[in-house]
Amino acid sequence: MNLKKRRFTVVLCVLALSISLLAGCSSKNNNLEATMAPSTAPAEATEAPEVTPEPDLPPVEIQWLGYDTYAQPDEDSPYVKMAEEKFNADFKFWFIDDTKWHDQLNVKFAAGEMPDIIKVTGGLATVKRYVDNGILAPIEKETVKKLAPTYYDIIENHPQVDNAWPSVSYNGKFYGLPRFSLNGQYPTAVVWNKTWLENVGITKTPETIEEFEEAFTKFRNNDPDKNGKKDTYGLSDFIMPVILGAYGFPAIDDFKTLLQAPEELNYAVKDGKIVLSSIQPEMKEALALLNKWYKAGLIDPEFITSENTGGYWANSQAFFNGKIGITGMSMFYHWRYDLDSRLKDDQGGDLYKEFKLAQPNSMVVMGQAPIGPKGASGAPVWGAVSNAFLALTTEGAKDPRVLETFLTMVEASASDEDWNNQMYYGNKGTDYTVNNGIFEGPNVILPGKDRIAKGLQLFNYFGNLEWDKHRNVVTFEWGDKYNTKTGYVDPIVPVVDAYANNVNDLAKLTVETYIKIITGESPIDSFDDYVTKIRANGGDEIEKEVNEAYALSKGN
Ligand SMILES: [Ca+2]
Repeated sequence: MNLKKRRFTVVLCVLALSISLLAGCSSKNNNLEATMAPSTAPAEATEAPEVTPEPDLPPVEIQWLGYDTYAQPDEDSPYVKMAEEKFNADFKFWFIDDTKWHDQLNVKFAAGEMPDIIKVTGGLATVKRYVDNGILAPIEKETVKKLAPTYYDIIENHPQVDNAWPSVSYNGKFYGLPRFSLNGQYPTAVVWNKTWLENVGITKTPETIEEFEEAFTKFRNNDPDKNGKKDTYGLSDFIMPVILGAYGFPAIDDFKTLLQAPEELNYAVKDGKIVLSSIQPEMKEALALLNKWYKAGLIDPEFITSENTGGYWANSQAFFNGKIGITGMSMFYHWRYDLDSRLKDDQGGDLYKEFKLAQPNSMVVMGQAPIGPKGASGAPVWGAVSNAFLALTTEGAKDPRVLETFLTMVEASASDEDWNNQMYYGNKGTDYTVNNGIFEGPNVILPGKDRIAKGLQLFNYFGNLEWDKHRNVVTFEWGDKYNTKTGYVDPIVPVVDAYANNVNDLAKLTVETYIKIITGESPIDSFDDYVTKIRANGGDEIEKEVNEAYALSKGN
């Protein structure tokens, strides 16, 4: 432990040093001015900020961890300087490796260090842990309403958001600013290898659970890749949540993550009550089917270690490489295969591109979640309200200007589309242009992590829901065309003590039991013992407490 901590500190020092060296190099010339005022940029891009808090005050220093840390941002970038001038702030960026987020943050917390503004991931269980450890400071709704009225109105009144306050609420206080996602309203994708379907004589994309089973059986037995070997399977772990969904609210929406970090139990709403979805009898039926498929050899035995063997979380190497014929969990935009002439050199969605690299002569087709024996159907939907959001720490709360500035930034991000675009893509006219509603230009085609490294996407964690659609017209047209069904959205419920105290043990028991039943290591009827164990070890308490808290939060 000590070694890890020391190594981490050293790395930070090196990073800090290189940043200050960079700053020293570029502060002597005036390239900031040149970058900020491209000849074709609209006038408003370089105008004085509309909101200038107390110009005689020195810039407020903000230790900033309010962004997706896919790359270390350039603190000296012209876009950062632009934001610093507009808000009279001095941003000091924290960088926490996104793939080691909780581990690295915990080391900092243990050393008594925290940023002023922090991204909170992991939903309400994390909120509770942070509040109990004195990391998060509450934010008053009235303050948000006063300093960020446009944003406040979205939370309270936007039809797709429908009061997002419970997503940041604990013990009747609010510990962050809810975040929304347009993508999150679409169900996760169901993607077939279309060439395989054709090769085994299936011309209609499967719709029912029986049709799924028929396709999987043929994928296993009828040599869909025509290499003369029995070397293919139907499915692996990414589509399993959608199979569960043919029976009821999917208890697990990500087997791989839950196995690695058992930190979540899904709730479902049943007859107006909040219940734990994993102990519902319909999940036993779904597991019985998966066990039948496993015994028949339709499921890749390596599903336990996941069809994603590395890299970007949504990659499915097993699907790319022709080991299985269906994948899921990803989003519609990953798989866009209708190439669009409005986009230059369009090659489609990122995962579609990967697939075509691996199987240039094969094609994919978007499917739909299967319809189960009693009519249940749906893929998990992340929801319009994100479980990652930004919050004020107790350190940040020491200087009231931090929250004031933060809320002023949130309001600018939610009310001024040009500003939001500027902080996302850079300068209009040079970094990006808009032609017939299509965004293009050098910074538009950059991967997100490269934009972050350049000092973009650091300050628009909040936006207006429609602006994503404006920036990605082609993508969302595709999403609306292929994702026509609704799916299962997690209900937003308050975190309760029984949940926080027991979630890890119960989540671990859940994912292990599910996998053992699928592989046949445990009999299907062991599900009943599992339900008894869950109920006796906190499950009943969770359901009781969460329904009481839910009724209270609805009454308010
Ligand atoms: Ca084969």
